[in-house]
Amino acid sequence: MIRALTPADIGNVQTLMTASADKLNAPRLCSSDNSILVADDSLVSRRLLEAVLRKWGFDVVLVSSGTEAWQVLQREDAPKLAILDWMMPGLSGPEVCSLVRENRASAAYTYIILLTSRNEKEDLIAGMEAGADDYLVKPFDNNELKVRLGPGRRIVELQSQLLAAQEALRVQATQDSLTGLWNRPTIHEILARELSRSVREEIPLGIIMGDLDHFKDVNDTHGHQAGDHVLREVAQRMGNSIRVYDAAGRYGGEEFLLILPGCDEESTLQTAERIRTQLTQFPIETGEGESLTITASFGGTALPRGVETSPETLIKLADTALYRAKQAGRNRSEFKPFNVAVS
Ligand code: GH3
Ligand code: MG
Ligand code: MG
Repeated sequence: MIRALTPADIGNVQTLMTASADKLNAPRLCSSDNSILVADDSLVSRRLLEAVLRKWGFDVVLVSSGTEAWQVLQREDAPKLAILDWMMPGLSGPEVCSLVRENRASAAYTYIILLTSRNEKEDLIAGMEAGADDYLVKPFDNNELKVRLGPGRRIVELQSQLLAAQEALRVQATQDSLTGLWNRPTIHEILARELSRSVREEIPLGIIMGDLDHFKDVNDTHGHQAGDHVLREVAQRMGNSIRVYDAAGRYGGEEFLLILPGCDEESTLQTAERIRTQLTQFPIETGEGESLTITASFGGTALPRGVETSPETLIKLADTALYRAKQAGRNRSEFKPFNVAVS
């Protein structure tokens, strides 16, 4: 069964996409920070650079034109260091520089060294203005190239550390740390976004509030850690029971909110029952050698197509349905129809 994307999956999907792109397209790129792009139309120059760069431990990607260099540099796993010849067929080195600097699609920094056999000052100024970080005049000394690559490596490394830290913060800000589901502010944001999309595209939108039954007893009987274990497993099973374009969030302690774009009354209720069955049918390991069976109550509502409302109204309706499920004896799903007259 297809399950919904969790924030953690997004990274995996990106890795998979990168891996499959690698297989399909030549030249093969290395995603390690050791990779370097060399673009030069002279075969001799390419081979010389390749030999010396490999000796210094780089994974070298070789191309013979500016156009190919630009193609490679747009890829997600593009080398972050590039040595570009000035004069090349297609795009020139400085033209590739300008394109890289104008490209807002990638947050990573590409450190570019231009190679030139010219040494007139104006040309160099133009190259640096196009966005190059450094330049070397051909024929160059290998040691000079080596020391000039040092700052490039440091900048690329610092930049990737910065991006990793940003990504960690983003995950922390959107994900619930215990279950890996979206946290409350994020699932709220998703609801608001899906609501406007449903109105715009005239499709229904189902939402479900779920709450574990007598969960306090689970903690009291098995301990808080076992309770945490159960919450993680519940989140996992919920994720496995919904479609990729649905979203699941932890709304409160043992309370969950599910957003189901395109689902009408019938399919929302069916989904609630499917999740309830998944949670209650099989015992859950507590992580301490024990297993226990839980039950949960669900309340759903669905916005009919072409109707406008607020996220708060939908949540209130689902909450009312959940309250009814609790009142009626728990371990069940209730549905509160959307009353168009009071929307
Ligand atoms: P009801 O069927 O009416 O929902 O009963 P309940 O016991 O599930 O509801 P109540 O709101 O009284 O208690 C919720 C419990 O959920 C109490 C709280 O300790 C537990 N809980 C909330 N967040 C966490 C958590 O992060 N970890 C653990 N282990 N327990 C949690
Ligand atoms: Mg509860
Ligand atoms: Mg509760």
